[in-house]
Amino acid sequence: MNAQVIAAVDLGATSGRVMLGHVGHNELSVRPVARFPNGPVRRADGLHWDIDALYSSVLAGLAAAVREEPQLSSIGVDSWAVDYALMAGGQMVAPPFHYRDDRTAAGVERVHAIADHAELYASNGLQFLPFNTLYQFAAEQNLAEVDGFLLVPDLINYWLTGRQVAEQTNASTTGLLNLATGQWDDALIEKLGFSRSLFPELVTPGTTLGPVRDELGIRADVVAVGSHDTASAVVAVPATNDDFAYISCGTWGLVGVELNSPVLTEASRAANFTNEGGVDGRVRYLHNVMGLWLLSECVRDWQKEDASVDLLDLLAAASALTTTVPIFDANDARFLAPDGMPERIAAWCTEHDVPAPQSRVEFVRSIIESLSVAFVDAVRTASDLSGKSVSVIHIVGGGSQNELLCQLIADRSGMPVLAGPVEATAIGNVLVQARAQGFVEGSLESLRSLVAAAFSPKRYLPRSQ
Ligand code: LFR
Repeated sequence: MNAQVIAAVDLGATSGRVMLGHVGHNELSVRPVARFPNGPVRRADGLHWDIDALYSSVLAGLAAAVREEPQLSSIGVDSWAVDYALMAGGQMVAPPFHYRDDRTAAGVERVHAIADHAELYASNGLQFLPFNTLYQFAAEQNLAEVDGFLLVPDLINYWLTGRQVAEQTNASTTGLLNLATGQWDDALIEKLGFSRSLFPELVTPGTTLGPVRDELGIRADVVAVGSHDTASAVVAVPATNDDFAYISCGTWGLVGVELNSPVLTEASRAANFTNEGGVDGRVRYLHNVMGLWLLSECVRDWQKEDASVDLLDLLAAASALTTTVPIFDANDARFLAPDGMPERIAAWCTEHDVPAPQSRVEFVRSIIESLSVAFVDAVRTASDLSGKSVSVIHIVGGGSQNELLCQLIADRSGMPVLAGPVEATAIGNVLVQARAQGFVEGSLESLRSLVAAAFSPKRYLPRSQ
């Protein structure tokens, strides 16, 4: 049988891409057909995503994919979590806010006045993140005037097919899905004063939503994948046995283990570990660490002063640095918002009586060191709190290309670090579609062995300290 051709639309916080995947007998590959920038846009009412521009880029990317591969069989869409558009009468009436918009602070207060985090954790299992959808809903001005909401990948799927649904893995990040039932949490929704009729039908990854609307001129089915990007990335961790931890490292570092059932202990809540929904009903037990955001925000700032600042040059110099740099707490909530990142890192150091980095290279080294510390801490905590033993750490996504980061994680953890694939999210997206269409079969473990065979990870062994 010839390889099947599948398109993955993968929308990240700094860029989006349309990838073409080939899946066949002994074959699994992905290649980019379109890449386009993404980022926050400031409007009068706050920080948003430019969803119209994103959708145009997705359509252009899919058109390019079909030109290259007219036999495209299906399309799947994933993106970051929690953000949504408000809908009325089938129209988008309020475009998505960016989760880094600070209006959510008021939402947190409103929600916690009704149900504190301990109560929420018992039903939704989510770590506290101020931007989880339920807090955004509580900060909404317009909720009374709308008849629905769609998370970002569900919105793109709706525009492609005309079907409004909520895919389960991403719905699990709203805070309004009940962990025990896997359904919308009617009691919590009512308690928080939201209308139950806003909530779309839930579908599991692998559900075929239907063909792309005729007028778009793209002949393919749309399949719901693990539409939370992290869920797709975890599918494509090339693990060959069970005792692994993963770090899905891009803008965020999502660090944890995969489980069959959630951990809802007070210790888990206090450590701010989340139980997000994975593909095939698995639990993504993990913690959000700030991730490469710290680096990209610093570089963005420095480039305003000097357009020639280049991340790769800085990374090379940071690897060669022999002076000591400060380790700061990469989990500190002050690093969430955009702008002024070097100053905020310096302020953290001053407050904690450690000398702040003095040069850009020192900042870069300090960030990578601090991320590696936070990642290794999170791996240990995930293992301790869940009782799952871990003997190897897989790092996937953009961060897997950062050699200094990978080596420092190996050194600090004393475990081998297996790095790659960089495009894990798109690969996981493609594999869930391929399985839904019967081109591959089996459990997540079988899918992962396909990934391991096709994308051999780079191995970093701990150096003695
Ligand atoms: C990563 C990610 C994280 C989620 C954050 C905000 O891209 O999806 O998993 O916590 O973005 O949505």
